[in-house]
Amino acid sequence: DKKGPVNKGPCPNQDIVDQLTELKRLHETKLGDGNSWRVYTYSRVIPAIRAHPTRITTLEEARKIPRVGDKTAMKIMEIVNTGKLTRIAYERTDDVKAIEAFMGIYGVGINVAHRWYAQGCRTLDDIKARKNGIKLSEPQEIGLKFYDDINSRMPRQEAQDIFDLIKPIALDIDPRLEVEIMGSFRRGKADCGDIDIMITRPTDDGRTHGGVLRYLLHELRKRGIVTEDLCVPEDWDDLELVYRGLCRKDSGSRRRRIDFLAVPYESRGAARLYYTEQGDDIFNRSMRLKANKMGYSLNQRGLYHGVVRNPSNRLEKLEKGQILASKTEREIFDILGVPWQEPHERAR
Ligand code: DCP
Ligand code: MG
Ligand code: MN
Repeated sequence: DKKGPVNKGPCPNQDIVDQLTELKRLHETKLGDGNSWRVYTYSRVIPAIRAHPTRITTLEEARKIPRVGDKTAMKIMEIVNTGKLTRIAYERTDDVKAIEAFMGIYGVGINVAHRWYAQGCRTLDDIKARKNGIKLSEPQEIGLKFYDDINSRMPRQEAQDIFDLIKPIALDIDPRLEVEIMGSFRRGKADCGDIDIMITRPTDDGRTHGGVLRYLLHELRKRGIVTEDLCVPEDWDDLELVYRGLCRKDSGSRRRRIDFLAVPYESRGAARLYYTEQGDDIFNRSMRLKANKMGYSLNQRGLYHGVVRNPSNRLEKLEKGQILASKTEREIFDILGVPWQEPHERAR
């Protein structure tokens, strides 16, 4: 079905999908690698359930869905009949709780969290006390210091307010900059985990936004808007940059996560598409899947044809391919034959 809409919106079995996804996440978090086959199984069965067009009502119906075995069918029926999956509470064991807490520290992934647990840490206080000689990177230190701030979402209005402080400062540096909020804000969400600000600039006058971000951040630090750096680019003169840090509305406000994404002007459409996606659900990255099915490749720089990847290392490109579209989101939708979706429609 090359022309059909990509899967969007909640499906008739959304509660089942959500609870099985939570169970998958718990198995991923758990110590030991004995759970990887479970994670794999869930990662295959969940999309099949999402694709099921009608509400599941009977065990037989559940059992007929591809990849749904007896055990998954039982879980599905428990959710259908009781609204709950008792297995979730059962799998939230003490190691999972501790590892989840560690992973709430910015810059701590599953490997570091597991290592700290293996080194005897059990609570955030153990981490604060640097128990058993564990070491924290600079971003992790900041992540620990502002743990609660970073782990709470901000109201949409606060993101708007902070953006309204930043945009005029950017335009003051260069009035031809294009400055726009992406991510969950652009999708219209009522609350945002961070503020994602994309910056670009037309090049028709022979100039670019090269070097602007460094200067902008300098101005924002001076005004106390940007307060801490988490991840700074290596080469500030590049046109494609990612900066991650913390900011706040004023000295009485909580700190909030902020990302700046500088992109070359010619790839602004592809970048807008990429930085608006709901990023936490690989199966919902349907534009990219659609592109792949058509033999194309889509990333934040554009839609490409003829990309050849190394089969043993999918990240390595043997052939760069030719660019088909990148300037506007529309042309990418059009080439892929996907009906236009407004940003707020692009979430599951
Ligand atoms: N993104 C991506 N791949 C990544 C990280 C991000 O495609 N590895 C994209 C998708 C998001 C955008 O970048 O739309 C911003 O990422 P965020 O992590 O800030 O996620 P959201 O803004 O969607 O949600 P939140 O409100 O939690 O910030
Ligand atoms: Mg965001
Ligand atoms: Mn972000």
